[in-house]
Amino acid sequence: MSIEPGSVRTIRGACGHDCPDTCGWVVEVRDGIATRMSGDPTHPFTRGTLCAKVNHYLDRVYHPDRVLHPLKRVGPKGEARFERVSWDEALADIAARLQGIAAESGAEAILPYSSAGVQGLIQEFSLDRRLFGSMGCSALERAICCTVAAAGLTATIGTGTGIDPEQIVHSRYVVLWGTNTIVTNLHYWPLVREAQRRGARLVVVDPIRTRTAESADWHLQIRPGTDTLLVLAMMHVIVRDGLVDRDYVAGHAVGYEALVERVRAYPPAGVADAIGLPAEAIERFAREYATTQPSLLRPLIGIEHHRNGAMQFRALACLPVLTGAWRHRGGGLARSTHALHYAALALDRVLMPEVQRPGVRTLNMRDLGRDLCDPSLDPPVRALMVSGANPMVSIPNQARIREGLLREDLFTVVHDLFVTETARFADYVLPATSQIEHLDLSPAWGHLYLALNRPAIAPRGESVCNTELFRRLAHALGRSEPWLLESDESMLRAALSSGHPWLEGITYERLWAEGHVRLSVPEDWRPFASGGFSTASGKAELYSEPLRALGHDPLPAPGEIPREGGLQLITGKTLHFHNSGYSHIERHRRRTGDLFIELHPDDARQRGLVAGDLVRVWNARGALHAVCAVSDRVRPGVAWMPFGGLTDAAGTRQSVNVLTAEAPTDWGGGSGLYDAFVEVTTVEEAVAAGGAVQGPREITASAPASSPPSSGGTPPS
Ligand SMILES: Nc1nc2c(c(=O)[nH]1)N[C@H]1C(S)=C(S)[C@@H](COP(=O)(O)OP(=O)(O)OC[C@H]3O[C@@H](n4cnc5c(=O)[nH]c(N)nc54)[C@H](O)[C@@H]3O)O[C@H]1N2
Ligand SMILES: Nc1nc2c(c(=O)[nH]1)N[C@H]1C(S)=C(S)[C@@H](COP(=O)(O)OP(=O)(O)OC[C@H]3O[C@@H](n4cnc5c(=O)[nH]c(N)nc54)[C@H](O)[C@@H]3O)O[C@H]1N2
Ligand SMILES: [Mo]
Repeated sequence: MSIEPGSVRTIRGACGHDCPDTCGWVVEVRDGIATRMSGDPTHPFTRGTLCAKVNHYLDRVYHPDRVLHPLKRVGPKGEARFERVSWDEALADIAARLQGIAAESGAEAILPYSSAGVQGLIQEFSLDRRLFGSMGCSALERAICCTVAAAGLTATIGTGTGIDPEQIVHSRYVVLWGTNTIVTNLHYWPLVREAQRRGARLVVVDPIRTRTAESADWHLQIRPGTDTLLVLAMMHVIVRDGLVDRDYVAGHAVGYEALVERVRAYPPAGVADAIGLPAEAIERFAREYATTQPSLLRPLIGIEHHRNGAMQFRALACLPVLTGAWRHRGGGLARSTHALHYAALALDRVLMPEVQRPGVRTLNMRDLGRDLCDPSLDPPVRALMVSGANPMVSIPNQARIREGLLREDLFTVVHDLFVTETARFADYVLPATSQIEHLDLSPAWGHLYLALNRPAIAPRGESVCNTELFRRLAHALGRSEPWLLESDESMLRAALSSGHPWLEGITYERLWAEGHVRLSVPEDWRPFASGGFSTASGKAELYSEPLRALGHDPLPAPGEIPREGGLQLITGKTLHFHNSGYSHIERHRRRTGDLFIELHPDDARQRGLVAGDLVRVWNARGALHAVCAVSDRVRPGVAWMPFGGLTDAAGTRQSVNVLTAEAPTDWGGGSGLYDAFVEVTTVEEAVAAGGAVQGPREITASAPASSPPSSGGTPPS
């Protein structure tokens, strides 16, 4: 903390959003009020800039809609009618209800549901796991993001991570594979550009022509869900043309002969139509990729939200093994770095697995709607404790979640900064702090800088951070074990005390003073340059015996590529929203515009639709109204809609997840929510109030080729 003349304090912190960048920031505080927030210029990865959302973070902190006191429901569920109550009253009632439910039905009838609404070492998970785990509540499988990617990669290389992403500048062939870097991982973009400046060729593999794809040297606009087919065809070429690094494979991989046999059946010409690319493009891509070293694959999560998602990652991980790309600085694959931070930190000291009651059931967040509505679930879910999550927007099959949340016999508590779509159904809404109001350690999933987020201002109103909520709840439940009441600083110091070499020289004091420190991973760290894979065989598993034992194909295989009637609906992240967040803030809503669906001109023509039409998007699970955009950013047969709490033309906040299904992935516990199919038809009434409709704006930082008029369109006949 530095004291400046005029008693202005500046305090370093780190963004807590679920995002690879984990930006360093500096908050200026005058008389206890945060007056300015800017990017921390000393942060080596985020270099003094924030993003389109966090540039306005203080508007969020001081937003008039913030929940500042505990609220108790006084109207029907879903109507968001609440009255203010005291913390004591709220906690006493919540504790009594939980104890009653546990006594009658067992603690498994309580489902704590949290996600990465705040991402950080103790606010995301710590005392909640200790408290609910020691009570024997149902456990939650948090598999809506990243777990499928990690499970898929692990099958081949024994880990879900790869090289230090910053090493990209040494690459000469970069493939952004199913990730929209400019929108979702903004601070990585300058490094991608730096690699290009140094001579790298930049390829994007994505069914949508995103702004990232537009900025690449080459965009391969494949059919969704066909990535494994593409990888098989690439490996066919690499093997056929003698481009395999035979030494690397002989020394560090198992199953090469079986893989060769498998890829023989996938010549580019045979699968080009299914992938939706010309055979020549696949041939060229394979040869360029294999012969330009160092080559780097960069996937995030786009390809995991398909039913065959884990296999797509498993297949992808075979490529740098075949070509020996891991040998080279800047070569291989770069994905989430969370595992590297967590490997260094004393995670068990935070989670305390020893206090968790063993043998409790695990429910998957993907199946929330099904589980809330399942009368045969024993015991049924009778209490839902939500924090840092907004499942009414983010989880598939919204109709069922809504039906579940409406159950009169379900007791729901939501801890959040706002009355979210989920909180509208709650019996109690408890006020949460923003990231500048609490302490946390911030491991990043996009780089190796570990940050300390220091509180800059006092909690607003009566809001409390997640750890404080669970200390209070433990106390209200009559629990007094010291590990349920541990302080934030104590947990952070313990986490840093692992003795792991990557934490050498990284102390709480140093983080307090400097804000962020890079893990002590060697500069030129090549984790698999000479093998050392932590698989069962100790080698990269081109053939996987463990997968076979689990009933999966032991070799890369295309898996289930869905083909239903209608258009395949891909949904994605937007520039001005963070998942469901920021959607209730006018500025961000305005910039994002009304809910829209983007169709290819051929698909629009077939349906008699033009840009600006108000359309009904529907399938067996539900329906939405949206504005029609027409653009060749999408392939024929594919439609795109923005994910988040967008409003439709009638002003109702909607989530595209009314259209998506749970659709379990092959393994990894995730959801194939990008495998939804929809039909699109005109809405006869069209836009009653001309001028009400705002078409797509800076959603993906890319204006569709033909935008609908911003002041209403001609009503379709
Ligand atoms: N501005 C902003 N930034 C964010 C977020 C946000 O909401 N807003 N959310 C954050 C979160 S939680 C995450 S997980 C990350 C996600 O970051 P990304 O992985 O970059 O995000 P997605 O938009 O889910 O998917 C990336 C791309 O995958 C493509 N894709 C879909 N299906 C396929 C397929 O079958 N094959 C291929 N090759 N590509 C496919 C999509 O068209 C999309 O362009 O972003 C984080 N950053
Ligand atoms: N159709 C479709 N669905 C998707 C995706 C998609 O691309 N398309 N993406 C998926 C992905 S990758 C993800 S990660 C999930 C995200 O889904 P969720 O994890 O549910 O994320 P959010 O919707 O951002 O909800 C997080 C909530 O946490 C709150 N919050 C923020 N800070 C704090 C805090 O300190 N304490 C507490 N208690 N609350 C806090 C925020 O206000 C917000 O309401 O959505 C998934 N769903
Ligand atoms: Mo995510």
